[in-house]
Order: sequence, then C-alpha cells, then structure tokens
Amino acid sequence: MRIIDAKYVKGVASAADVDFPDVPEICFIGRSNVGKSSLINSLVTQSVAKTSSRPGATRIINIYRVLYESQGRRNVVIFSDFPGFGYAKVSRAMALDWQKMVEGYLQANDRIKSIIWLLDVRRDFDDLDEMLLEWLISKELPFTPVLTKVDKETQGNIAKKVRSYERFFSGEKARLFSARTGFGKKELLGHIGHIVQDKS
Ligand SMILES: Nc1nc2c(ncn2[C@@H]2O[C@H](COP(=O)(O)OP(=O)(O)OP(=O)(O)O)[C@@H](O)[C@H]2O)c(=O)[nH]1
Ligand SMILES: [Mg+2]
Repeated sequence: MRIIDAKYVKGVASAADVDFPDVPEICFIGRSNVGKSSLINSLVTQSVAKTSSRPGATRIINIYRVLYESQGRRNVVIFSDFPGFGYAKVSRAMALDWQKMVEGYLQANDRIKSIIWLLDVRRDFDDLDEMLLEWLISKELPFTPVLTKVDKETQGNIAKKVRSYERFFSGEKARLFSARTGFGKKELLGHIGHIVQDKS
C-alpha cells in the first residue's frame, strides 16, 4: 500500500456523521498521549493530524480521507483518529462521555476493517486496557495491537514488553512502531493494505 494523499474531513461524535457509506475504515485508538495522531501523520507522510503536548486535548473523532495505491489501483480508505482515554485529570463524567461516544461509534459502524490499538511500549497494561480488550472481544471487533514510541526504549525492554503483551493479547504479537524514526511504518502500512483489500 502506497499512500498518495490524505485530507482532514471533519470531527464527528457519531458514525452517522461520516459521509462515506461504502469506504472501508481503519480506527486508531489508545490512551491519551500514546501517539495516535503522530502515527497517522507518519503513515500518510503529511502533518494532517493535530498532535499535542497537552494530553486529553482531543475530544472528538477526527476523520481523514486517505487516497492510496495498491497493486496498480487507486482506492480510498478512512482513517479515524480517536480521542485518548485514561487521562487521570479528566473527570469521571467526561470519561463516561468518552466511553459512550467511542462505544457508540465502534458498534454503529460496519465499515470498520480494523481498530489499530496503540499502547506505549514503556507502560504496562492495566485495568482500563483489560476492560477495553474484553469489550472489543465481546463485540467481535477486529483489532491490531501496536506498541508505540519504541525509539524511547531499549531493545531488551522492548523484547520483554512484546512477550508480556503477547500473553495479554492471548498469543497475538503486537507490532512495533516509532513515529520519530519511522520504525515499523512499512510493515504497518502493508498490514493495513492487506486488511483493507481482503475484506472490501
Ligand atoms: N519519541 C517519540 N515521541 C512520540 C512518538 N509518537 C508520539 N510522540 C510524542 O508524544 C506526544 C503525543 O503525541 P500525539 O500523537 O499527539 O498523541 P495522541 O495519542 O494523538 O494524543 P491525544 O490525541 O491527546 O490522545 C507528542 O509530544 C509527540 O511528539 C514516537 O514514536 N516517539
Ligand atoms: Mg491525538
């Protein structure tokens, strides 16, 4: 998969507000500050997604229309950049609003081909991650775990995290990624291209 162009469409709170009924979609979710917007920018080689040093700043789902070429054919896929969860300073009411919006969006959307779930390679999973995992499995939503910011961690610690997340995801190996160095970008693009083509 080679990305030709990406454009910001709009911010939405529900799947019904996305005006591309037949276009496959890849969602990017994860904790606040994990690097979702940076990963999207890295994949599309453009600064379309706003990144922030202020965690918890994104409150809506940002929709990008991505034009790509694969096996000599041009096609379109939607990338959706989700607001981060698990930011400690967010009130309980706001955390519940987040949950309602995200769960509503993911369940009401049959265009989703995969949910790219970003996890900071320096962190361990916790109760929140466990809840999300159980919820995704219970709704039979397909997801791809990706460990981000690998440029900030040593090889040895990365290997340890890969093993521990492999257990967490019941045998599924997480992919590795760095928006800073581009590590893992080619593989992740290949994976997304495969998913989008396979099922659309
Ligand atoms: N070293 C390093 N820093 C990164 C990487 N990815 C993101 N960052 C930094 O982490 C911070 C947060 O990145 P964002 O891409 O805005 O994270 P986000 O998940 O979109 O954040 P929210 O939208 O607030 O949930 C920024 O300061 C980025 O520069 C990476 O791979 N390596
Ligand atoms: Mg963001």
